[in-house]
Amino acid sequence: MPDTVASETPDIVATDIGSYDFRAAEPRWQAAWAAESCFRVEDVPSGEKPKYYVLEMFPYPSGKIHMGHVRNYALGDVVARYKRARGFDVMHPMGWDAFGLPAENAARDRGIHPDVWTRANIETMRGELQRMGLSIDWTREFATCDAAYYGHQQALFLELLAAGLVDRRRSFVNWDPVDGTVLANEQVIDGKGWRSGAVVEKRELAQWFFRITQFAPELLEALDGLDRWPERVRTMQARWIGRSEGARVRFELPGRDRIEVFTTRPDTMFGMSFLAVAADHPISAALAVCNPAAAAFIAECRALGTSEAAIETAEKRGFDTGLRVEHPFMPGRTFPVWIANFVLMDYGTGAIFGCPAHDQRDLDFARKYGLDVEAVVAPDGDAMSIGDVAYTGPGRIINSGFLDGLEVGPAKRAAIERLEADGTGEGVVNWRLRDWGISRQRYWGAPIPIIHCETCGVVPVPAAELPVLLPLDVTFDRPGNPLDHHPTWKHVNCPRCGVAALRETDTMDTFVDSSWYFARFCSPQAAAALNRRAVDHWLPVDQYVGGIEHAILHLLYARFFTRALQKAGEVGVAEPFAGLFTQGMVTHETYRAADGAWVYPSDVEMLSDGTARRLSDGAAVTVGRGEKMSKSKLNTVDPGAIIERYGADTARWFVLSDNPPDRDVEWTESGVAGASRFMQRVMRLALAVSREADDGAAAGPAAVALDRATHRAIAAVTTALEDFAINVAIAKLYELAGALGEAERAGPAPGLAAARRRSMSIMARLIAPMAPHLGEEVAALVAPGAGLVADQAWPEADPALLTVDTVTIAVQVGGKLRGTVALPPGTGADEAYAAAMAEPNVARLIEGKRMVKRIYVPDRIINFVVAG
Ligand code: ANZ
Ligand code: ZN
Repeated sequence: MPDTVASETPDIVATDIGSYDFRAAEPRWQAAWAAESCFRVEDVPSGEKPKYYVLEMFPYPSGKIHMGHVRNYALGDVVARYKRARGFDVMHPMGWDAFGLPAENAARDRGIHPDVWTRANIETMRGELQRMGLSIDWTREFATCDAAYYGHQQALFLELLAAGLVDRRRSFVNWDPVDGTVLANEQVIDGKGWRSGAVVEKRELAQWFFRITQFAPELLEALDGLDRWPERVRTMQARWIGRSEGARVRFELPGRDRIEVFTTRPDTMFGMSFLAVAADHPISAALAVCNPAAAAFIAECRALGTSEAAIETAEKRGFDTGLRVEHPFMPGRTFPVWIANFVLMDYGTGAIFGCPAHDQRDLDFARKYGLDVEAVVAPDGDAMSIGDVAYTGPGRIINSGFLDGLEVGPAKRAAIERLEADGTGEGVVNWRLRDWGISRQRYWGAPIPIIHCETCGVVPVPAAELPVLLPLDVTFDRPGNPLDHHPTWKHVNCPRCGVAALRETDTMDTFVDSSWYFARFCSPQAAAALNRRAVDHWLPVDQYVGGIEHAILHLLYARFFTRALQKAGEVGVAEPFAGLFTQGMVTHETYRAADGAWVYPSDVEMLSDGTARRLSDGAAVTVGRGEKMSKSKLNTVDPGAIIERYGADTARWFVLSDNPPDRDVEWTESGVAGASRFMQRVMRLALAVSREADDGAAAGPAAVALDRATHRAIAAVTTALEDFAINVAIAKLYELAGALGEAERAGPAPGLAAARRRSMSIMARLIAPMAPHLGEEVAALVAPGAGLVADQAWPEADPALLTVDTVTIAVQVGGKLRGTVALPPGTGADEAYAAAMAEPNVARLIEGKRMVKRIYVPDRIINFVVAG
């Protein structure tokens, strides 16, 4: 962002700074919290308080914080401060997800060492986060690029290796030709690298894997127990893990071998018209050797990339191998074997039987190549014909020998029984989840602590030699991995036999770093990776807050890693995050000049006729709808500039106020100005209260009314915060400020000054989770000597003040609404009729008429039926 934002002169600050000088107040309260170590907790606390662990997904130190961070950390901070006030011992730590590609790119593009670049960014961003006034225990801070962190990670890697949860194998990998590295399947989006956007290729490499598939069943089942996770995230994870029940079926390839397929529809086996194998299937490879056309087709398939999305959307294409397989249920019948681009090698067995009538992909394929289509499931059990849409619904099996007449479910079971009896197949459960390949050909990551020896093979680095430090003297002048190019680093002697050997030069996927940081926060200075007593006390994280973009990868890996650590005896829990909240994005309108160039919000002036122009040259600007703030569209607002101009509380208040936290929030200048005005208004109310002397009188009606409004606010804000409805809590605080304003305007009344002071002191505590500096400032004014709000208990609503004092009853005459009366709840009929008849409008309508009937629904409605 250019710094024009900060220099624009906002009238709001100029006029209001008199009531609340946040520029002086915010650093003062931050210093006070720090001086008292308010937010510090112990690794293994000695006190009796129940624990509460609040964590936001830790930031990548990319340079500066953005509005998404502000929202994320403000949300977590509300929970942390609220739970603290509710008597919990709250751990709320912060650290840095500091390894990764951007640092390496900075080194290549700008010649800054990744370590220097990363550390400088951390400095900047820590300062910005501290200016937000977050209730963080900064003594727990670490960065994943600290040797004291990644060294322990190397130890954990070796522990999991010993426990059989890590292995090394050759496999086809997604190769990003631009970044020169392997990508996880999850990092391939539409066939392209998630960062570089380059079309991903396939390569065969020896890679390290975490055996996450061993945990597939429990990772799926345990989702049911995560009842404080968004349903959407649980569904996404369940899909990703992808359990399918079906059968493996073997088809004989006469004179050669057999081909095994995986199917979820063994009931449709009589509807088979072809068999198809993946381009990387051994059969394909064997054919390619002597058949150039097959080889060409296989090469074409590889270029398509590996992602399911790419395969799903690509045109279905195939190559007829000329081979034919026998059908296990139909002696004497054979079917053609194709190589097809829509069959994935790493799912099921890498081969399918095609049943075009009941699978759309198979149907598209069959129509294209003129293959048979025969329906074997019919909704009503009669013959049916298939056009261009496959029938995938329920029904009875037809044209299928021993399966005829069965429903789909029983037919599946019958088919599997027959396969098992014949020895031609069996029922199986298939999982979509793949093992997690963690090897990256990169410098800026945790070195994999392995030595390759010609005689001993793969040798773990001995514990005493950990950490395997990243060398700092590397060069970035050519593509590939700088660790590989380093003149000396990889040359070591084998720890077993002592002869010259080579270090593994791959580093770990940075998702490993974020798979256990929440556990390390429990004892960040411990000599071992984890202090069992500390993790037993603090884990699981009670409330985790982060973006929906991490719904699958990070959260699944962290869940796996915690289970792996549990198996290794490092932690006592299986699930790391008991509660998860995924916040929406911060959006902003986009601005575009006539030549298509994006324009920064700070360079746009909105004109009174609704059009907009560019400040720098007056050119007309088109205003686009709100979209996620992004550097590419320039629709960003720099939090640092906003905090400088309006204060941290205003920035926090605004990102929390407009919408439920799981929805997007649109950043607008007027919205921020409104938030800022409210901060000033609360301060003015507090100043007025602080000047008013208590009259010593008992509370009169006005004072009681204010007490009632205040306690209703306590109850409502409490419920809202418990429900994560922070915008609702904020709305209730606007109401309370309204009631305080009314009380101020009403002038002196018995006991009112004292009631206003009570109310304002409660307001200070209720507002503090969202606007903590303002809360302290107000409390210091109206309740001096009570200590920091950060240390005070949450106010309790007095039930006696929560009862409703009046109800509004509708009064009808002849069924038409003619007025209302306000009465205490439970008022008797006679009293209610009398009050209703005294209403002038009602009185006029019934005067001189005969009362035919009176109806009273207590607390709701009165109806007078009159005649004449
Ligand atoms: C025959 C069949 C008939 C199928 C029918 C479906 C409908 P899910 O539910 O995702 O597990 N399949 C199996 N392995 C495959 C691979 N490696 N690449 C592409 N497709 C593959 O899907 C299982 C179904 O996907 C399997 O059931 C198979 O097609 C296909 F009327 O077998 B089915
Ligand atoms: Zn050796």
